[in-house]
Amino acid sequence: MAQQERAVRTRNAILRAAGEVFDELGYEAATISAILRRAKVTKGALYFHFSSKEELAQAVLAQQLTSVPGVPRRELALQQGLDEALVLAHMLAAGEPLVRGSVRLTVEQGSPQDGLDRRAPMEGWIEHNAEILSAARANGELLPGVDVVAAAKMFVGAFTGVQILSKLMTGRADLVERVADLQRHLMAGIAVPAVLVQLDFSPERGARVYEEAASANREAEPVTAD
Ligand code: XVR
Repeated sequence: MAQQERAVRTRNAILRAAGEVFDELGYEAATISAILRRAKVTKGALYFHFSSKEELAQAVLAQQLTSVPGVPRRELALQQGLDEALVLAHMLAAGEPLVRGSVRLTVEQGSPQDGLDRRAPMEGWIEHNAEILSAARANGELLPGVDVVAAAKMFVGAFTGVQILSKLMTGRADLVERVADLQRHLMAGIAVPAVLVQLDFSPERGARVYEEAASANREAEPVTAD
């Protein structure tokens, strides 16, 4: 295996382990040595890639959006946004470590001195939602008077809210269902009736679209065998 490829794998293994430890312990209680034990790499390898716990956390936060596989393009932009919400909910419920760790880092307010930039992933989601909603507007999917940027922020804030509620109440067992229900209510406020009746809010889409997206992404970026 090429040296560069090995370095990428080591970095990914460290990030994944960091995601697990941040998810289980939170930022404050997490330690580099716990991450080392989990990643099964040497101290030297870890410090080659990340010089501190803060740098590790920032890297976990930075890949929050890209750790969700791209959902195949849909005819309706709003169905694509809805599918992304179901996929993200499925990944959180199923225990995908990077997404879980990253989301815990984002929503835990932490101490004001911890220096983590929790806004970066949120800004990424807002921008991404605004792009989807702009496409929806161009397709005539949106009711007149919908403010695309305000709606983009509403989707992020509302997802975050039900995500926290579901984690507290059921350990995320009902997260996909809560998100499907949330989307049904939010879409009713922004979609024209002819589009609204076509949207498929079934919670089962979460796991199904995740598998579809993950396999499409694997084909797009084949990983060379060892
Ligand atoms: O914006 C998002 C989607 O378009 C669905 C509405 C998801 C925003 C997720 C924000 C993240 C941070 C905390 O989730 C949290 O619970 C994909």
